[in-house]
Amino acid sequence: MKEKVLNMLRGQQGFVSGQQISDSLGVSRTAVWKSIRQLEAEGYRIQAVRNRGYRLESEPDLLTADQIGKYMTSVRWAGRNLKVCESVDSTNNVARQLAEEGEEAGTLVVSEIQTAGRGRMGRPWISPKGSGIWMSLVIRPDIVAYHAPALTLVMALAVCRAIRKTADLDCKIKWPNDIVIDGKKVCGILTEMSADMDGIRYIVIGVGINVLDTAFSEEIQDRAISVSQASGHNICRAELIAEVMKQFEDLYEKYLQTEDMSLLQEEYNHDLVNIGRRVRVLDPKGAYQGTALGIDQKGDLLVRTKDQKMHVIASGEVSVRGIYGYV
Ligand code: BTX
Repeated sequence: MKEKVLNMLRGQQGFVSGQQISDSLGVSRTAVWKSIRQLEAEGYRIQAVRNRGYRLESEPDLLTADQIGKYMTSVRWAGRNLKVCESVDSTNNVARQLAEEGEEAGTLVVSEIQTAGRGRMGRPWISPKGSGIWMSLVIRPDIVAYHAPALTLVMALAVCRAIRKTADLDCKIKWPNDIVIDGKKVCGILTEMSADMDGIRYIVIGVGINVLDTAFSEEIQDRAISVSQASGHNICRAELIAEVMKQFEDLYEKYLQTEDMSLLQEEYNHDLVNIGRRVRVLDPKGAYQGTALGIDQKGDLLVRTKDQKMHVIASGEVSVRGIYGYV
C-alpha cells in the first residue's frame, strides 16, 4: 500500500490530492494518510497543503541493493556480489566471515550503521546510521603478502578520485590511509589480511566515508568533515559507492601489473597532503620530525630529517602527523 502511494507521488510533478489517491487505489483517505505518515518516518519529505494534496519533495538517501545496483552498470567485478545490511558491528568483520566461507573476490559488504566500527591500532571508527558509507571489499590477489599494505594506498586513490568526480571537491590523501578535505578527515581505510604458508587467502579493505553528516560527536568534531558539508549539497551515497568501486578496479589492475605503486606513485604523490611538509613521525621507538618527500614505489613514506638522513616509513605501527596539527 505504502509503495503504491509512493509510486503515485513519484508519478506527479505537482500535487496529488488525497481523494485522487484514495479513489485510484480503492482505499480510505485515512489509509492514504497513514501511508504518508509511514513514508515520512522513513525519510521521504512530503509537502501537504490543504485543498491541494501531497507533493513528494525529496526521497531519503537509501542504501539498498537496488539503489546501489543502479549505479553499478560500468563496474565489472568489484561490488558485483553485494551484501547490504541494516546494522553490523563492523563491515570488516562481516566481510572476513564471508571470505572465510568462500565468497568470491569482489564481494562488497555495506551497512547503514556500524556498532563497533574499527580504525587502525584498535582505534574506534564512529559510524552513525544513515549518514556515511561503511563498506568492506573482499579481494583475493595472487601476490606476496608483504606487498599487500600498498592496497590501502590504492584504495585511498580510488576514494580520492571518486569524491572528486561525484562531488567536485579538492580532496587529498594523508599517508597512508586517510582522505582529507580542508585538513579534516572525510574518509579512513582499514585493510586486513588473512594469509598462511601458501600465501594470501583473502584481503578485506574497509572504507569509511562521512557523506551526509551535518555535525559530529564531540570527540571528532574538530577533525572530521563530510562530503556534503564540504560541497554544500547532498551527495548520493549509492553513486559514490559505485564510483569508488569503478576507480578501484582501474587502479588495482595497474597495481597488479607491478605488485607495487610504480605506476601509481606519481598520482599518489600529487594527491598527498603531506608532501613537502614538516611531519612528526610517531614511531613506537621514539617520535621525530622531518620533511615528507612522498612515497616510494613500495608505498612507504620517505621522510628526511635535519641531519639529511632519509627515513623509509612503512605504514604498520607508525602514525604521521603534521607538526601543528592533524595534517
Ligand atoms: P584510523 O585509526 O586512522 O582513525 C581512527 C581515528 O579517526 C579515531 O581515533 C578518531 O580520532 C577518528 N575518527 C573516528 N571516527 C571518525 C569519523 N567518522 N570521521 C573522522 N574521523 C573519525 C581509520 O583508522 C580507518 C577507518 C576505517 C573504517 C572503515 S568503515 C568500514 C570498515 N569497517 C570497520 O570496522 N572499519 C572500516
